[in-house]
Amino acid sequence: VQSSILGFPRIGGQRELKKVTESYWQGKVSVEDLLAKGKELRAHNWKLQQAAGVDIIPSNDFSYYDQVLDLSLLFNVIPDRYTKFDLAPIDVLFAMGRGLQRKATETTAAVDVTALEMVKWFDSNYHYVRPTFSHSTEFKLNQEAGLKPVNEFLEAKELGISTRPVVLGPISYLFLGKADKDSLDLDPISLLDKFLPVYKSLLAELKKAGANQVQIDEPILVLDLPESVQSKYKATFDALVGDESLPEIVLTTYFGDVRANLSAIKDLSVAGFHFDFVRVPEQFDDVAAILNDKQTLSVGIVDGRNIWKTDFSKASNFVNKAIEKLGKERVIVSTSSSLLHTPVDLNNEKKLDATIKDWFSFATQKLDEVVTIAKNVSGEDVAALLAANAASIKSRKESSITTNPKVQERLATIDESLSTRKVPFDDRLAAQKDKYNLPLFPTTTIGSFPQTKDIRINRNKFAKGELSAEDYEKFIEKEIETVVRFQEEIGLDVLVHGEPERNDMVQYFGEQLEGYAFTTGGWVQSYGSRYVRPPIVVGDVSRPKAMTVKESVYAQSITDKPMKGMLTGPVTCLRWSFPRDDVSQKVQALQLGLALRDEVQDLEKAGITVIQVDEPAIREGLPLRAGKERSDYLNWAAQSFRVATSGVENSTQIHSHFCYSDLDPNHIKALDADVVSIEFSKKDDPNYIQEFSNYPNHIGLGLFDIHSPRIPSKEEFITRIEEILKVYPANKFWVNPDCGLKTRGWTEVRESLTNMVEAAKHFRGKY
Ligand code: THG
Ligand code: ZN
Repeated sequence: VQSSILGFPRIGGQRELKKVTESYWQGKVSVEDLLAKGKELRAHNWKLQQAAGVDIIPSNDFSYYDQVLDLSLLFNVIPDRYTKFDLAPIDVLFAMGRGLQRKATETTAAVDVTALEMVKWFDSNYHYVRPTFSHSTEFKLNQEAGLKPVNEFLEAKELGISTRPVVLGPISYLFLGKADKDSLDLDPISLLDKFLPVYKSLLAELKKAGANQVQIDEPILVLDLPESVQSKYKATFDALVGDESLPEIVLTTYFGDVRANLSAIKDLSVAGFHFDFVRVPEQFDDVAAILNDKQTLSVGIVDGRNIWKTDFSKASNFVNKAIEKLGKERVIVSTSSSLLHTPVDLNNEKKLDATIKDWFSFATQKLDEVVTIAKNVSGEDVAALLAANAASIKSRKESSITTNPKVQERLATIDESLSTRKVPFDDRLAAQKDKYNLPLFPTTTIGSFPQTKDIRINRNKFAKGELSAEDYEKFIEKEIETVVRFQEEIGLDVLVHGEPERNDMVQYFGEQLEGYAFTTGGWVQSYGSRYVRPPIVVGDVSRPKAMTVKESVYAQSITDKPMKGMLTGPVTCLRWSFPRDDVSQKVQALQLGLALRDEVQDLEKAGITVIQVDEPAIREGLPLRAGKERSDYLNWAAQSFRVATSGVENSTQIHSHFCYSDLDPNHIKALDADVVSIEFSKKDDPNYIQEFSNYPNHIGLGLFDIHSPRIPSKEEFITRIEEILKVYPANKFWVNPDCGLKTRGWTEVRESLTNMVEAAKHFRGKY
């Protein structure tokens, strides 16, 4: 029985790819240096897999930015605005991913080209760059850029390693894209006929280079697909196989249940299929039934989305079930998805508690896992490895570290009263009006202020012990004071402390909660050169002591304006962590809700009575397919937020914030926050604004894009507010940016916020 993985993280064990890429963007290293580092990383990863004994090793899983964006460059799906500057192909790629800004020089005008849209990759915390099609899109193999999948296949071949190229499938590629602004009537799927011959020519080139088999990912098969898309599979895949000039295809799906789309793929002449049996083991019988007697089944049984050690005994039993049905020759042991979503190597962790560390498996360790399971089901002697694995699994199961009876008792007390505010919104509003006496069009920000170099340097020094706790605290207080004075000066109404003490919000809370473990080097790519280090929920979660009260109280002590306390909500804490796989997500979210409830109440007791609990990840947690699981999610997600926030006085004002996705106002209604702020500056659809006008509580529709250095003028703010006021009532209207300001510089922040506040004052005069 063979072993395989669907993809390996490309960032390097020490974030080498980030470092070299950002150095390249800063002009500090040459394009040759960048490409050489990429080549080195690929070689390293292939050799690692070869040494581990993985039989089927992927190539083209590498990317300098994003694997979907790579295809847009390869297939010439490049909007015109990127082709005017005579850029090298790699710079076109980066321009599409991150935009292109250049200052004017004596001879050239300033350049300000926006990036393509970035969206969440299914329900993960990875973001891909959305292919953007127009009527003028002309698919072709972009020879100038080089055929990346072919080149990387040959590169591995030169090292003596035979690989299987991975390419996102043609239907998923189109479906995950969108029409450009100038071609809104275009349905990307309608481009399939034009696209297919070009896609096919890529496969032919791969075959010519010696690739006998390719992995074609069609992850959209786990979504609810319209019939018009389902019906494309048969003809598409018939066109891509069958003649000698083409490689065999293994069709891969992951992250979910394909059963709703089985009829779309049941008669394809592909060499095999891959399914995710970590997420959905129940689909086994149905999916195995579509195979003809030659097709192989790649059994995704080692989790590509989480860091827990695989239970070898359970996994082997599962694979054996497949072998019984199909025979050893037709079964492959694999990861459930690409390992892109897991940190690179557990051996880089020097500070983890040894007991807990023994429960984990990062990407490098997962290589050994697929190999060991494959050997085991092949009848090879891996008894020692099995015994060690059984001992770790048992240790975790029986550990007292993971269970906290007090938390479990408290969880059982959650009922309606623990998740409902004392009175309905209108009554709370009256109490809050009395207390804060805010003007119409109250102004605020989302929470973070620029994370300057100075802040990062001092935080690192403190972490390394080079700065005393006392000096660090003084430094943080000085930063808070700067932010508070600035907000007072420009006349904001509800202030924030700016969060200089925080790195990543989820990591910050994870590090302070009981029941969490965190890594020092467990980076996972989030988008482009930006990575996150998700904390790990290992056991029942509780809050040993206040987490944010000190900074908020200090900030409130130096101003008469209301100071907002800033927390991250239970769903976001959970979504951006590696969750436990031994209890449900609901239980984990409710435990986090209880821990945050204590924090909210401590803030309130300490006089912080405007409290924002952010839930930016609430939308991405929505199960991929409609149905009971989805409605259950919406219920427990909202409940865990209300558990966190409902224990306060009527006059305490609860805020929340959402970004990164298209929200359904009905979903946020259920949170019953007094004020919500949402990312909105790039939404122009009047219907979407209309949907929000029925939102019963108060709302701040984000007025400017914090991802861009552009500074909107006062007039631009006024125009935008007027537009929204056409459908949206003035008495519910908050004025705020789209999101936190931590990635911006002070110059832009100063001017943008000043203009925003001036615009709010303009409307106060009118209403
Ligand atoms: N935190 C977490 N997940 C997220 C976001 C977040 N997912 C969605 C969105 N925000 C992704 N955006 C970013 C933006 C910036 C960075 C990462 C994800 C970032 N990372 C630093 C880097 O790569 O240099 C490292 C941060 C650190 O030092 O901790 O800038 O906000 N969990
Ligand atoms: Zn945000």
